[in-house]
Amino acid sequence: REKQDGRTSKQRLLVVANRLPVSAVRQGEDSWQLEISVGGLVSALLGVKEFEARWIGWAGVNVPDDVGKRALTKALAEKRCIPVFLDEEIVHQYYNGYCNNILWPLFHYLGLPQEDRLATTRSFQSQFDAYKKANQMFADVVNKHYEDGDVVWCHDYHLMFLPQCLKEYNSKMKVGWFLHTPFPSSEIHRTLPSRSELLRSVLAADLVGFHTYDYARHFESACTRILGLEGTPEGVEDQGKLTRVAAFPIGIDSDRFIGALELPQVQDHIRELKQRFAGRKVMLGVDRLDMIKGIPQKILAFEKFLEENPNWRDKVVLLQIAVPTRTDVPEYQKLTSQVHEIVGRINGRFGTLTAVPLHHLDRSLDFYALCALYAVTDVALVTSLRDGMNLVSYEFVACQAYKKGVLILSEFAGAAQSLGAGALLVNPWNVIEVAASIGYALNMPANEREKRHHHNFMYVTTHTSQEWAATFVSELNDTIVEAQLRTRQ
Ligand code: ADQ
Repeated sequence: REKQDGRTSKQRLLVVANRLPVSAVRQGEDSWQLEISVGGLVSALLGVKEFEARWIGWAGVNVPDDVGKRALTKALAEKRCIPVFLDEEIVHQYYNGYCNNILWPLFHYLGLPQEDRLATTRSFQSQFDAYKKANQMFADVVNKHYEDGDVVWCHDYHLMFLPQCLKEYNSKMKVGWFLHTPFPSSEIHRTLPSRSELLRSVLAADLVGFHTYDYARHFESACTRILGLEGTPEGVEDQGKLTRVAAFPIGIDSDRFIGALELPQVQDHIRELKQRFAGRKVMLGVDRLDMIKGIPQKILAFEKFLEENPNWRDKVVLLQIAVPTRTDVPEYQKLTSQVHEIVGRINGRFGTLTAVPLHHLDRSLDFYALCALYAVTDVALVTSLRDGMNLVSYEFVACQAYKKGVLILSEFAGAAQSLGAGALLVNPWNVIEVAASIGYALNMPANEREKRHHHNFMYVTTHTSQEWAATFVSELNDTIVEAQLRTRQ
């Protein structure tokens, strides 16, 4: 691309996700305070050096008035962010409803709660309509800002309808779509009333990516069985048009975690934690408080371990940090009280006047405190019932260069496919098996810990988020758009 002054500008990458990577707080009628959240995708995009990234998404706040909208748009522009404004009703039906109450549980193989089944069946159509409407609103904003030569990268289950909307606007637009959750077996996907429409829309993209080969295979099977299309090793073919389907396993910005361990504020935290838990082995769980993370199963397994190993009761502590999410959803409120009840019981049974075996915090930790916790941990417990990848397991490994602790990892997390040889893989539903793995991990000889850690550390530091984003975007850029193919023929 040549600018008027003769300098070459970078190709633009439009990253479209439900949420922008900012939190926006209104300060006055026309002023906003913005804070960029540095995690995940933001750092991943640092790897896409040959592109200039812009974000398009919802800012997570309801802005009913035009003055507020204009001011927020202007403030976001400085952060290279472009807002999609969604009103409360759309958010309720599209985000809380179709995305989080229907697609999220379905893609994680979790049925709806009994009392919700009938209600969801009744409200399904209106929620799906809102989903399509919201996706169309995202498409309108993308289309307004799109310039020839841009590459558009759509993210996640919130935006499955987006590729089709975009191609209807402009068949030459280069569109990629990546799913951060698992894609379930086609037998699960086919129960969804809107199964075909969603598949067809995703297939409108030029490149479709998943964390693992299994999810890609499930998607292809769904296209074959539900739409009657042909799956090939490259992707899915429909009347001569190939949509490339492939696995792009995400990673983390490992240097950021490794580098943080040297910072004085992290070192201070580490010293405090070591003092606080001196003489005890530290076990750690870090999760969003979501049913997919298997938190009740994890602490039940810990209870079983304490029950069967009285000699460990005052020598081990489990720190479970669970950041609340979707707190207005009754099912999540129920999960919180269920977890609190089990935690209370375990501490009642096995605590002493001076110490309890389980610390459960309903909160998030800042980056430095999190790194320090990862660093002092002897055994990390990731017991997701299903998880697209699970970045906590990677972050733990990155922070363990000194301790070489053990990772107990659910076989139902995507990460099991990359860290399987170094971690102890478990079925989180099998409390007896997880309890036995806790015992094995706590007693593991140093040479075995080192060998396992080395394997995981090599993987995490060579398969980074930057590499993931760069690979996806470069492959997307290399796909030949259907419209171009037609012109060439
Ligand atoms: P999540 O379900 O959010 O992501 P995960 O991959 O573990 O799950 O990422 C969570 C992130 O939030 C991590 O960076 C972690 O450090 C942070 N976090 C979690 N609990 C925290 C706490 N209590 N305090 C501070 N930070 C906390 C979705 C999919 C995953 C997939 C990712 C990326 O569900 O399967 O790996 O997207 O694609």
